[in-house]
Amino acid sequence: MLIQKPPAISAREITVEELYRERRRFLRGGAAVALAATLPAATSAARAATFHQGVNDFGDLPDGGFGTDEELTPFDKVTTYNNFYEFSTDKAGPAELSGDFEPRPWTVAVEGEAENARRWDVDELIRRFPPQERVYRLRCVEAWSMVIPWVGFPLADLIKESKPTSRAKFVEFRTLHDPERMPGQRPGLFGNVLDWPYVEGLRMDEAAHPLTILGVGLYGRFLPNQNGAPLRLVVPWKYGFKSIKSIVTIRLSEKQPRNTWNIQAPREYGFYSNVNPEVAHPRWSQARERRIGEWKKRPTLPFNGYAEQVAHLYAGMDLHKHF
Ligand SMILES: Nc1nc2c(c(=O)[nH]1)N[C@H]1C(S)=C(S)[C@@H](COP(=O)(O)O)O[C@H]1N2
Ligand SMILES: [Mo]
Repeated sequence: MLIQKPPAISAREITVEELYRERRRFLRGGAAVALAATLPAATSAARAATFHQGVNDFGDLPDGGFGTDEELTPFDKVTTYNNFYEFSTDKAGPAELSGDFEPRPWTVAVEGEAENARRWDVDELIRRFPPQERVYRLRCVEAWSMVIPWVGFPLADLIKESKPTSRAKFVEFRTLHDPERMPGQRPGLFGNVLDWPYVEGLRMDEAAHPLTILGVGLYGRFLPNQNGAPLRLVVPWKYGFKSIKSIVTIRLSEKQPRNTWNIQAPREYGFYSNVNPEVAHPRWSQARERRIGEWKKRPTLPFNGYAEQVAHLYAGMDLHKHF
């Protein structure tokens, strides 16, 4: 009998999903194993600085630009100080309560005003749009900030692939609504604090701006659950709440969508939510921020320091009115 030898599988042929499962097994087993060894990682020493404990789930990541030389917020802070109300309203809660959440298999529906409306498996998206590294500042509306080495791809690429119709003026995003898997959505203690599912929106030019990415990882790793696995938005010039986590629907629409925090408290949170030191929140100033890990507060920059790239999008708009 002739037993055919299986062809040698090159690392490139290992599917993203298999790789993810493999990593999850290791992590659950408590062993910190660098799967990077199975990938053709041609990573320079400088780039390796943005990995945590040498783990590199995505292979050699091209630098997506727009970076900053500012010190990175340590991995442990980025993954234990979170806002993710689907799990907890407490900053430490998401890391503690999201461990059992399974972010795969996962599909993302692109719908609405798109000729190529369709459903994508998240790993198909990652293969179709190879991720890059983007070191961005994240400024929370609560006046703290971090510097995070994200892994993601431009949302513009997916929008283009989806062929928006001439009526597509906005992009609306929706988080998974599944109280079985997301304890914060269960009625009870804080299950009613927000209207589920969490929704967000961007104007089409903001969504298609090269700074706007769909994040699929950080520090070279698959996105930890508490940071919005398996796929979240990252819009670095806006307050953190615009960067919606665990996305299941991306809808191109003609009308400006509502967004969760605007629905919750319209006087406090607008649709645009551009980082703006000159426009105070009704209950606190936005002029300064605490970089996580630092004591002395730093001044907050207009558009979170990305004014050169995005200020033109708002030319002629009254940003006190459109906060
Ligand atoms: N679905 C969902 N997305 C969300 C949130 C949330 O509660 N639910 N919190 C937002 C807020 S307020 C911030 S500051 C960022 C925090 O992202 P991080 O935990 O990865 O730093 O996620 C945003 N995305
Ligand atoms: Mo936030």
